[in-house]
Amino acid sequence: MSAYDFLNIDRLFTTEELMVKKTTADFVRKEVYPLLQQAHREENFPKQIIPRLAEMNLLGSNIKGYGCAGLSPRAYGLIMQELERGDSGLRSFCSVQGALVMWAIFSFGSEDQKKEFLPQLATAKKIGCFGLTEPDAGSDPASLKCHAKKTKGGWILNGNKMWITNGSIADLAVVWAQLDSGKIQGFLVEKDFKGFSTSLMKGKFSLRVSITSELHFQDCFVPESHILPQAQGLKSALECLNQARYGIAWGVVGSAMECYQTALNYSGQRMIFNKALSSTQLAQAKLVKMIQNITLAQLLNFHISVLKEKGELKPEQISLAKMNNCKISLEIARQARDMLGANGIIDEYPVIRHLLNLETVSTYEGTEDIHRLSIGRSLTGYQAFK
Ligand code: TGC
Ligand code: FAD
Repeated sequence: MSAYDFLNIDRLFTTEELMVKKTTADFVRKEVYPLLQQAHREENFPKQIIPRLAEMNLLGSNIKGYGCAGLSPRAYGLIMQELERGDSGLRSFCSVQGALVMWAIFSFGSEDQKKEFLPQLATAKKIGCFGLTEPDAGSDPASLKCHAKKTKGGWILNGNKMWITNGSIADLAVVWAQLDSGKIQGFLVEKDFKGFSTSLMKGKFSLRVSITSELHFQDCFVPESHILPQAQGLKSALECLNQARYGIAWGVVGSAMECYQTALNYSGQRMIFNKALSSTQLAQAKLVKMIQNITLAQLLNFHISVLKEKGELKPEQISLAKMNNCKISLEIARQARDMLGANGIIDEYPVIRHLLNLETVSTYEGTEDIHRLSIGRSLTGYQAFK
């Protein structure tokens, strides 16, 4: 039993899945961890690791074919967990590339689009971003204003996207826009298309190890070959979110594990009133609450991976996992920060960085309230959003 695997849940995974977990964890520990403090201070993503993410098959790793690894939902989940144990921005980079961009093309693209773009995205020859959110359309993407008008040979895009991860470094943007008919449609916009530009968003106090941008479309011509032909309105965009939310449910448990482990180690060494902090009842109660919630979240993740493998995982079940695991991870990070005292606010320890990151992760991919309302709708049959 390791410090953060109280129920020996690792026994439930196959040897191959545990190998994937270990190689990802080793990579994060050895190659990414040393870069994080500076990247966080500079509010930047360490781009030098991008080729390594590709070499290790961490981009779109659960997609079958087109140069992707085709791993099981459990192996994929473990990758997300170990990446986010390093930093949510690292997991976010892989989530956006794999779950939002590659998955969108894999599910809704033409065969030509899949053959052209998926191998390039898997090998990081191209970086992708996913533009759904707008300045006035976050929780309610149906109200988006980005507009696509039919023209000879393609479409003319006008509008703006905001809060877009990887936007400024992306070669390819999956963009959701409204047609004259009111239907929402997905487009593939390449970075050198005339009328497409990006601007970097600075000043975030959360998810600083991640690039966040605005996307601007001013009479941007998108050829017919770049529409996602199988996309069926907003529903298709939301199906991509399901993939990313599944990864987040696993990922945030990695952040929680890192915070718990740090608090456990620290409180074992910190002498207070002539005894170790972890020998006090109050500290033990905090540590027990942390491992209790981590263990329940690990079991929840394992179970949704079984449902996903069988093709039975429903959106509201993903909502439950995303909502629960973000909430408990944020609570664990706050508790760990408290247990480190003043050291809890300094970036010599990973806790404050995880705590700040988790504020974003609780908001993006559907806020806690949005997931609560989605679950409420599935329980009662009444939708309470509007
Ligand atoms: P609503 O009428 O409920 O749905 C429209 C159609 O879509 C279907 N549907 C879903 N299908 C698949 N998966 C889901 N999760 C689905 N949710 C709904 C629904 O059945 C319906 O189908 P049909 O056949 O009847 O047309 O739509 P609504 O306008 O009432 O909105 C529902 C709501 C609020 C749940 C949804 O819009 C929502 O999820 N809002 C949150 C927005 C969000 O999460 N944005 C994320 C942007 S991407 C991002 O944050 C990336 S962060 C980077 C990283 O991941 O690391
Ligand atoms: P709002 O929708 O304005 O919500 C504000 C508050 O209202 C929240 O508390 C919410 O829970 C509450 N609320 C919403 N609806 C109701 C209701 N019916 N009843 C009561 N309360 C309600 N988006 C992308 O498309 N691509 C990306 O790559 C991406 N990356 C991101 C990266 C970062 C760092 C961040 C912070 C965001 C990113 N997002 C991205 C956007 C993200 O998905 C949105 O921020 C999120 O969906 C919430 O939208 P909003 O910020 O507009 O909040």
